[in-house]
Amino acid sequence: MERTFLMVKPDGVQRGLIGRIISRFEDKGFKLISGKLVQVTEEQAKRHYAEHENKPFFGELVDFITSAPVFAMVWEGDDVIALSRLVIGKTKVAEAAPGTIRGDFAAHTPFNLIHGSDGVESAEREIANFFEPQELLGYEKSISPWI
Ligand code: RTP
Ligand code: MG
Repeated sequence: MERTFLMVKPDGVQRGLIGRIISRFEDKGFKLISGKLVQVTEEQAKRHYAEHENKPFFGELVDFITSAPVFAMVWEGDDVIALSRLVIGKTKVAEAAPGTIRGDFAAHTPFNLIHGSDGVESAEREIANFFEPQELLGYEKSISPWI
């Protein structure tokens, strides 16, 4: 079963959107296997956004993600990495379609409310940057034959 790292960014936490964002993934049928409020450290932020190290917006991104708590989560499901990015919507808020989280709630890039891993390898790396293995809970969900 595939796993992804999803994180409600500081703008989403400040705006009181944690519950509504979690609901989108519960509604889709994915399984939450861990979640916590985290004050991201500068080192952790730099590791998380290592792929953007040379981009002009890297400094702003690190400042933004460390500016206030985030809600870090691990979700499980078939094809959860790609499907959750569809639920999230496009990076630039002007391109994010209505019905997606960013399309419905975000109004200004880079304040696009939520992060989602973009591949199996980045998901593993990002999960390890925020969670200990014992924090990931294996349990049965009774609806699993249908979703
Ligand atoms: P994320 O990693 O946060 O899930 O977002 P993403 O895959 O859709 O976008 P990515 O290209 O990985 O960019 C990471 C975050 O950097 C900010 N950004 N700012 N100023 C800019 O042009 C710019 N481009 C990206 C956004 O917060 C984006 O989510
Ligand atoms: Mg990304």
